[in-house]
Amino acid sequence: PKTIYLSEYRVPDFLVDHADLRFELFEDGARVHSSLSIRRNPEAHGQGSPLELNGDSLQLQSVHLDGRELAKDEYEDRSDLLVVPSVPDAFELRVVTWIEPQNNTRLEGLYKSSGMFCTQCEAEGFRCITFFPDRPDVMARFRTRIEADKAAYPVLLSNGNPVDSGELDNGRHFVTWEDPFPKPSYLFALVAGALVEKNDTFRTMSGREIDLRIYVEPRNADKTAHAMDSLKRSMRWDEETYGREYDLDIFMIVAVDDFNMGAMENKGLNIFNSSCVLARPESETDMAFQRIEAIVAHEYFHNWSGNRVTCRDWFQLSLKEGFTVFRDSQFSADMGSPTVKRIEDATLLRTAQFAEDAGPMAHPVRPASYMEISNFYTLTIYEKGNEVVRMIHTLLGPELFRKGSDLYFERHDGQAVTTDDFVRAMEDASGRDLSQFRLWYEQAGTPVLTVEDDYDEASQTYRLTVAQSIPDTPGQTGKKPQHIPFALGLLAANGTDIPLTLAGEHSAGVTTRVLELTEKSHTFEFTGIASRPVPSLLRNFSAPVRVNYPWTRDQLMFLMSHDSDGFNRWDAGQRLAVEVIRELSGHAEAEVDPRLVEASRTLLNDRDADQALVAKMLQLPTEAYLIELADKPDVQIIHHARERVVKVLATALREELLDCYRRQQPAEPYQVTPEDVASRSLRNMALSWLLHIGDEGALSLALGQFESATNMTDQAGALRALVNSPFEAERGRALEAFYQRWHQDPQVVEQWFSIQAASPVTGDLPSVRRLLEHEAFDWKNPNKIRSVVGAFAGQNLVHFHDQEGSGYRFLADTIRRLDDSNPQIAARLAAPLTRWRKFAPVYSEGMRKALESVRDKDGLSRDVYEIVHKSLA
Ligand code: B3K
Ligand code: ZN
Repeated sequence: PKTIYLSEYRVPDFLVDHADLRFELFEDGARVHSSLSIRRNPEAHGQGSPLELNGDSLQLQSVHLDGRELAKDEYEDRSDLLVVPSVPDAFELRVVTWIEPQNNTRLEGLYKSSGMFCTQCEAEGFRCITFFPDRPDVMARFRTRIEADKAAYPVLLSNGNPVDSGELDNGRHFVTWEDPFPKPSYLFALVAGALVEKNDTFRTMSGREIDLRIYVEPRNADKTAHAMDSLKRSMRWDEETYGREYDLDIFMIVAVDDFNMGAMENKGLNIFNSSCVLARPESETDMAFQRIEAIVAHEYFHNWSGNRVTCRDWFQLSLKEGFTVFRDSQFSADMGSPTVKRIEDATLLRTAQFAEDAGPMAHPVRPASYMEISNFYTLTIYEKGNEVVRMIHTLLGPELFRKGSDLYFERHDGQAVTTDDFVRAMEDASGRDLSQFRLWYEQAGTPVLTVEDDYDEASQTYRLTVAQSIPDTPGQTGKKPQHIPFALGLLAANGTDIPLTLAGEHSAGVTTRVLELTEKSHTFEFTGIASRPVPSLLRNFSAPVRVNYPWTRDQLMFLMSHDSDGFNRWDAGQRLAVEVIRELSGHAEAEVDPRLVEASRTLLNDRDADQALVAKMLQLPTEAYLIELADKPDVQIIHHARERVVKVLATALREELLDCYRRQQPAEPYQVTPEDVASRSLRNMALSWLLHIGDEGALSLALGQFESATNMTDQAGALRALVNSPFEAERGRALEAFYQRWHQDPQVVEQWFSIQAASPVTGDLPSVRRLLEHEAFDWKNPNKIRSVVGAFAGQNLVHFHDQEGSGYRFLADTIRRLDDSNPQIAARLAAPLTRWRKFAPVYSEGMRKALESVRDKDGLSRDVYEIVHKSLA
């Protein structure tokens, strides 16, 4: 496979003004008639150049140029390109292709999912439908006519507004859609199926009435209400927060079971993975409700940040993804608890993105090269991209940031642009110079801040020295210092914030300040400090960096209870727990620091504190995070050390946990408010800790909850606690009863799979293999693969990292098997193996061998090839 470089970007030679498509859908295939009005791009260099259209797995039937059929020697049908050497400056090209959606297991382009036709075109799926200049800077107006059997496919959808429909011979019918907004081909969508429609309306800020529709299979008709509410809240929020109004008369969402990712923002016709849109309290958990709200918002927000203003090329992917994740996380913060949302975002970033940024696939937020763009839908593009936009927001403040986003949307509406255009709009609107800040887009790797301080009692001054360094990453060494907003506060001995005055300033009474780091090292001198303070650094996680500062455990306990910054209260607790677990690692006899037990007791007893924050603070750092922080980690040792801490906490806090369990009973009806979510989370955490130590009293509570729960959060919480308990008979019975009750609901079955595959108790490799043989497992369905194989390799670290290497070989076999049928999913599954160099030798050898066995497979897809070769390099 060849590497594509950003530096080689050239404007397209040809532009497409209109794309007129006609789809004839049949059971044994689909005929696609495409009629394109094409003209030479006046800005292109090669004025005599041949026309080249991308294609992939297409059977070409005919080509017409301005109404005349071309002879075979007038064009060249290469497997991935249709070349017409001699074309006029403006012309109409008609191409007919035949494709086989029913055999499309890659789930790119047009394919079938539980009997319906649907599409996924981002990034390069449109070329699997017809020949086209399949790049985001070619924007066309699409008109789409769909023809199909009326009984089997009563609903026919595409982008825009329906403009015509009617009956055809042989029980067939058609609908024609027209999208008035020019768009790149990756935003094209088509759906045909026997779907039911849930309707609602939304009145926009300018008084237009929008028709909202969610299409699902009939069995899911009772699972759309939450997505519809989320959609209306998103539409209102985007008007209020960004001044963005919806622009078509209809907005549609379709749920499909077989989908490679979460959802897709096709213009006016969003297509969702069922698991990211369908929910009702009885069958979905709080986490699913929150995820659905966030994803519905994310895809909706793309209508402006992505569709109206799109990407010039795929190196600019974070232009739409980073900004849109930022917008959806602001939205979720506004809908729920901002501190909890910040903790969740930072946890994902620090656990998974930092790992990516320290591994062989590390790349900048704006990558400089790729082989397969599907491999770059990464945590770096999405989550670090979000943090980069958030830092601009922090540096500019909310008003100037809004001015900047207004300017960006106004200046670039209808265009395909770059991350640089985004930053320039922010600069022009604010008058700030972001030239050094742009390094965040260009340099990969997580900056490390090393902080030292000293206090001088005589002059009442406190000096803080902050040094930054950015580790080398593949292909990048000797990095320049970046522009980092560093928010901090200082706590006095009584726990209050000290007003922060830098030497030479007049006191303004501010207690949190955002210092701007631009050099390798800075020293800040604070005056009027009456006694040695405790620093609260990187408040609210103001930048995606690591911070090293030698807090003592007593200082961490102090910050846990006094820091006015909720995020840092939580972070202090995490740091304390990390230290305590580390201290036990490899020292089976060592005592668990009683300070951690007492800190947890205080939290459990603190009824006045924000319970949502308490629930987060009581969660111990995950194994994945502990591994990320460690150098050459020994997974087994980390697992057992963490287990011991859970056992010690559960034993010491038995009374408090039982009391917490009884107290945390959210009122009916079920609601997804931060209070109720926290309550259920605390209750289920108490249950799981107690069952972990085999507490008989808790067993009967768990069985009772399992049987009488009226919502899935409590039912799955009880099931998970039972599964991870030593009560073998009860565990088996609960798993069986759960499956019997829910086997007809695929989303619940996925939960059931992943609870077992992620469990250290039930997720040993032979048991995981048995799950793959289960009647409900399906190798063609990405959700099922993720819920078994993904959960095993991503969460069940003690079994995946079996020292004999059996877990690695299993994953490698799975990747080889999936490489032919669904390369995108195969490539995603490889991520855990790519980090082999990080681990202690007993692990890394086996991981490397497993990767090599994947590398040696014949006919490796481009997706897997890139990942495997880069990580073995
Ligand atoms: N834009 C899509 C992602 C498409 C991934 C293609 N491999 C979903 C999203 O970020 O909204
Ligand atoms: Zn997105």
